[in-house]
Amino acid sequence: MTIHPLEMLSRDEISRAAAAVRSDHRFTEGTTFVHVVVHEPDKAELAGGSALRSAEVQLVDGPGLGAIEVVVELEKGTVTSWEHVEGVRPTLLFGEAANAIFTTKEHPEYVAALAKRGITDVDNVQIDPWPAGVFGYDAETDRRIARCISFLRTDPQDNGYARPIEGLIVHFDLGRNEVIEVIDHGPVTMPTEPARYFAADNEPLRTDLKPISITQPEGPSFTVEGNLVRWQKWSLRLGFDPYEGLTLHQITYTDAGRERSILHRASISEMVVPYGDPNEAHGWKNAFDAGEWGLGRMTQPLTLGCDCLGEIHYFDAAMAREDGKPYVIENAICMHEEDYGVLWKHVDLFGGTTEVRRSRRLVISFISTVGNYEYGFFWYLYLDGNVQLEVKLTGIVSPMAIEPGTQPEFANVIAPGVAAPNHQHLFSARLDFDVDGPVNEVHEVEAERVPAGPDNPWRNAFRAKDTRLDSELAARRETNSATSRVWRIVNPEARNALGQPTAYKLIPTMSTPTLLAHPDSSVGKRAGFSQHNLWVTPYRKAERRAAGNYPNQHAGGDGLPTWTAQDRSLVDTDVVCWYTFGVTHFVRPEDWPVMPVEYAGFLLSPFGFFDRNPALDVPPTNADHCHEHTSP
Ligand SMILES: [Cu+2]
Repeated sequence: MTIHPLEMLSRDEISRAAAAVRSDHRFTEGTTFVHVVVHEPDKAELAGGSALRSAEVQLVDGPGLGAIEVVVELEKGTVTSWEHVEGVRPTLLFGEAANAIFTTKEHPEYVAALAKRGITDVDNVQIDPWPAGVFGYDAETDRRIARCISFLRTDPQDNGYARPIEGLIVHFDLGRNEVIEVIDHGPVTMPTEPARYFAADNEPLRTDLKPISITQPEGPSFTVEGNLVRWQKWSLRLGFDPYEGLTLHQITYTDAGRERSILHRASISEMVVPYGDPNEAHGWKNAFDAGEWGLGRMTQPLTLGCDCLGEIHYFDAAMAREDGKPYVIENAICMHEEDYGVLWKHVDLFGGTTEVRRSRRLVISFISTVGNYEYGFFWYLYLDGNVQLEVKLTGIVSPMAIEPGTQPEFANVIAPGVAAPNHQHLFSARLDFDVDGPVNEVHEVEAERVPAGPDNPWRNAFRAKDTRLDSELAARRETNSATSRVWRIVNPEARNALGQPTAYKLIPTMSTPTLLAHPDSSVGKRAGFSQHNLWVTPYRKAERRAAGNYPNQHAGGDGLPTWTAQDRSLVDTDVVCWYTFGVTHFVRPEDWPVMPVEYAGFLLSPFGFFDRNPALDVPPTNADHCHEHTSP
């Protein structure tokens, strides 16, 4: 049986790819495997069915800058490409980050700074290595670095974030495993209140929650073959990337027997968490959790009955360790169906009929733990052709210690002596639409008030203003809830039964910010993608990640700002939409000590893609009661 080229790599394939790399004469001992992922063939290769199954391998072979990008053809196990990329820094490596913790704990200046704060038990000190950003320190040129911040636990399972060891930052050379500098801005009183979120610490627990059981006695309505999922009229393939996490491919909907394409590929291509406190101990903080740590690399296994309820299908994800050996994140991706309330309904008061149908969605999700924070990414497919992404933000906020009684200007007090700096979470969804085929256009559609006058005697008129976004610079756009602004992805050649071009619309489902840091700030330059809500590019295989392939310590400009500066035409071509969305987080006391889920996301909805409501054929449930015809 042939394996589809988009199928996730197996353990065996990862081993084979690593073996091919090891046996190459250019491989040197001690080289670190950054990642081994499936090589996704180009659209044309996929369509032609000629694509060979290959793996992409990224290597780091020394303490300095640069990476090696290798492609291995898997059937023969041959290296087909071996390229040095100069001057770049790949994602932070787990082994190096672990070394940073051990080495920092032994550094005399660090130990002395702890002692100055009365801390002698180094075992209970928790060190979080953070991506460093770029701030022009001379000592950091040509190094791969992290900045380490510290917290104090009372025991190994304690929530260390309750006790920030304030003012102490260690600049660390990851490649050389050495402390560059211990910076001590001076101690702040250590908060004393514990912030434990275990059940045993929060008694009495509620006793009046009765069980809810989700049962599907005949099993789920989906089928799975390898990474190919079919549910209702939907079909799609699932992938898993170290940086993007879950990737969705070749999403189609079968309409009157015709399999129609909607999206070629959809994923979170990048994200950034910029902090808004200029305090010297926190002003440098920003994290590209996709590109610097990896949403896929940080994914943790899910547990039945806890993370996911009902008839669950799990997908494991095989990944490469940094020695090239495979490991498996079990239950990395969860898939199940959910009842979602009413799909449509009408009571005919004259005819005496009632018709109601229940909505149901297919949920495909994974949860990434990036240090203190959790991000759950939930993709939903609906019976009426809608596709939605909901991001669930939870976990523990990154706090700071403050002197009791003081009120910081750029942070909120969330516990006695503890404040959390203002920050944002900005995600870039890469949406490679193929609405009825690859050649699509993007239109901005919004409500427009018609001026009063002979054409508008009642002064009530408003219309849909439609602007085609013809080039990349014109397609850098922001949301506008006042005008109900959406973006319509249109196939200008395909027509529905009414003669209208078929389309999907991208709907901002809630108010969403762009970056608040100045565009010329360090993070402003590095996270250029977050300065606009919408970007559109002509499809290029190499343009996959919104801040470029190597955002770690990148000085800025790479990715969407550079690509779209070419102002390429978006007419009569295959377009890719990039949507920036997220939340501005002014942290609440209720977010402590662990944060109830906060939501962000967007909706993709058919607009003239179908000829009418595509969910008329959903049968009534429990027909005797819900499908009632009474005599008038
Ligand atoms: Cu937050």
